[in-house]
Amino acid sequence: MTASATPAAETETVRGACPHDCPDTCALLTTVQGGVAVRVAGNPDHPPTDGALCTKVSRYTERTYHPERILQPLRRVGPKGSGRFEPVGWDEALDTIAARLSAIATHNPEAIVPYSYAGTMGLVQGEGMAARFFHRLGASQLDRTICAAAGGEGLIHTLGAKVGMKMPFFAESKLILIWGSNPIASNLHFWRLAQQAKRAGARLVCIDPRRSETADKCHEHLQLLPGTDAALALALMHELIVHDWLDHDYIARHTLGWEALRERALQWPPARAAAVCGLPEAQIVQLARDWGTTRPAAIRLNYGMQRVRGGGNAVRAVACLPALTGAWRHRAGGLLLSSSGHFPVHRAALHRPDLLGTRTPRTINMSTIGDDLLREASPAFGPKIEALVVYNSNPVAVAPESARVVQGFAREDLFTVVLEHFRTDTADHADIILPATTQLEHWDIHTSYGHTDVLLNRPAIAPVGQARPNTQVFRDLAARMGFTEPCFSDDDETLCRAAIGDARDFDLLLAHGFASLPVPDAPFADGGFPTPSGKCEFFSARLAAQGLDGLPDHLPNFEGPDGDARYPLAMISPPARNFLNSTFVNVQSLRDIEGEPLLEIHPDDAAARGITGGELVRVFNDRGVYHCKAEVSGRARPGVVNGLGIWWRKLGPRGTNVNELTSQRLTDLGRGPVFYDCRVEVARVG
Ligand SMILES: Nc1nc2c(c(=O)[nH]1)N[C@H]1C(S)=C(S)[C@@H](COP(=O)(O)OP(=O)(O)OC[C@H]3O[C@@H](n4cnc5c(=O)[nH]c(N)nc54)[C@H](O)[C@@H]3O)O[C@H]1N2
Ligand SMILES: Nc1nc2c(c(=O)[nH]1)N[C@H]1C(S)=C(S)[C@@H](COP(=O)(O)OP(=O)(O)OC[C@H]3O[C@@H](n4cnc5c(=O)[nH]c(N)nc54)[C@H](O)[C@@H]3O)O[C@H]1N2
Ligand SMILES: [Mo]
Repeated sequence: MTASATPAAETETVRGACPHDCPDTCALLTTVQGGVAVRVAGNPDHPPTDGALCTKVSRYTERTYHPERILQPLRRVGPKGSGRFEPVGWDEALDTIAARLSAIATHNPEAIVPYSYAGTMGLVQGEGMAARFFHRLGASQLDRTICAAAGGEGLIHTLGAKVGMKMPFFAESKLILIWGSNPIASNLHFWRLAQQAKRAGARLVCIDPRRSETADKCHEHLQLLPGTDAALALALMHELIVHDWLDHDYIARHTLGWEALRERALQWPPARAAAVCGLPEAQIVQLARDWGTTRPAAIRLNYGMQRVRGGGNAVRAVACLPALTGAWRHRAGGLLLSSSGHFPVHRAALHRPDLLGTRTPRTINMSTIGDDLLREASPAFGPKIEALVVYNSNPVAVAPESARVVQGFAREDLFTVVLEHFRTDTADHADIILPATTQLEHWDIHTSYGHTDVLLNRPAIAPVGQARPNTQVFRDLAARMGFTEPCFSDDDETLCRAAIGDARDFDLLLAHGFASLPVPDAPFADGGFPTPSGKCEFFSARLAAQGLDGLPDHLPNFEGPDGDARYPLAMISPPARNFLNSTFVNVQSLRDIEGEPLLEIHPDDAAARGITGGELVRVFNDRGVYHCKAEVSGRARPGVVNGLGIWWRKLGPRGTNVNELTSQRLTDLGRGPVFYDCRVEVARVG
């Protein structure tokens, strides 16, 4: 299969999909002239995209043809992390990798670890061929927890799956709670719907410790302390109960554990929650009244509120609110955190876990990669990690507690392969870097965690330089390592077909570029939740069976207000608007908009430290020191600083980024990271 190569001077438009880790999953139209992509735009025919792209992805050609794009395989010649490499041919690179992995696999395949996340969300360039390869090899499995594990588990144990309202109907809501979410930065196409609702008279309420760009434009902002959302949700329940703003019929027919939840919620009068959340009591009482008395009412919950110790419980608590008031009865009512569970992806056919046979390799949690790279062999851990194959991820920049991550990646006895577009902080630590194709250069299939459409991405241009798709790298390695199963010969179009299962669906995608899933407009109007009981589970017997609390509760942060007095400020590190995690940080026009790494600090906290704004500050705790520019700003609430992410370490003033400060502790549910459960002190430099 070859990419379409347009004859010189001919212009064509190629349908594709945005690959980035964002709920919007836009449909793209790429204009190609003489084999060169000259413009990437949103497809006006795809309703969720509506012809509009974010600033980042509208610069996609700048990223694709970036002068620093890796165009050929590279072999390390300097110390790890020094970024000194020399070009090497593809054959030699692949032979070297196959020889090293084969040698390790003969004594212990689990010493090899794949490390990947959502650099592309594509099903094919994601785990399509990679999962087959690592299953056949018997490598360690990776628990991909770094983003959504806590919230995902919270949802699964309450609603039954990652399912919820259909995005377009938010436009018809009369009240929208935008909770742990900054859609102007990270979910732009939802924000458009929220504005439509606002123009039609809806009230918008933002619940966020940061006065975000979104908070600026809502009617009300509850600027709570990080990690206190469950307390707020329980107090809202308290008010719903005492004022009888409940849908008794819905509760009786479609929920489980009401009596127990009622008892729990009655322990949370608004005054108690106000103290925990750092909010005025009146604001909580008013929000409860709004939620209890407005129809239809909806919650756009997002992952920003689950990056703390109690993140899973917090999502459980919030996810109970729509069932209490029967909000689900209306298509413009209910809650949406993620829609990814609606998609019937054929994972077994794509990933082929059967290639493991009877082997049951251990699982490494990607969120503790720093500690795990530094662990010796032990009966509990298994073998020491000897090789890492990194694709679609930049762990040295994005994983918590960077000092440990960097120390692990710097191990001279670790063999590291990185498939990348650019010389990221992670690529700098590779033994071999392989140049990867971008979305304009390969095939893929995309689902979404915001809307419910499947999208096809066709290659618009031939690979730039010697870049190859991830799939091809794993196919070629499989051949060199003697894996003869026919599935290792599947081309990318075959993998696309395997992912969706039905050939007619694929033909439809080839013709139109996207297709909608048949999801009901109001999926839980008559209950039918995908839980074991078929009900919205206030009480989860599955959690109780694991020895956990069956009811949602408020779990204070590991590093809460009563913690170590040396670190009096809580720090959150949500994304900068013009980057996508650590992607786009090296795109000059976008970096120019963001300027430099920033810490937003409230004027009172700044004044107490002699910080006036614009100067370099040291942000520190026991894990490390991060230098960045202070911005004295009302976007920060007193007691909380905002370290906007995720810069490349090597572009930071002293070669670090905000993850120098975050910890490797894990959430209550899902073993996810706690990026926003972190305490620091800030001081002027020199
Ligand atoms: N422009 C842009 N878009 C992105 C991304 C990006 O990096 N840049 N990242 C993508 C990815 S991978 C993801 S997972 C999503 C992330 O997008 P979201 O799921 O929206 O999550 P965050 O951006 O982490 O946080 C959203 C908001 O939650 C707030 N928040 C922090 N702590 C708490 C808390 O304890 N409680 C509450 N209520 N709010 C809190 C933050 O201040 C932030 O404004 O966005 C995707 N879209
Ligand atoms: N402090 C702090 N840390 C965080 C977060 C936070 O809010 N605060 N957010 C967390 C979250 S939500 C997430 S999802 C993670 C994100 O962490 P990652 O998934 O690692 O995301 P990126 O940093 O965008 O890195 C993705 C890399 O994949 C590469 N890539 C893209 N497409 C392809 C491809 O087709 N092939 C290959 N081989 N490579 C490709 C890109 O060039 C990029 O360098 O970060 C987490 N880290
Ligand atoms: Mo994420």
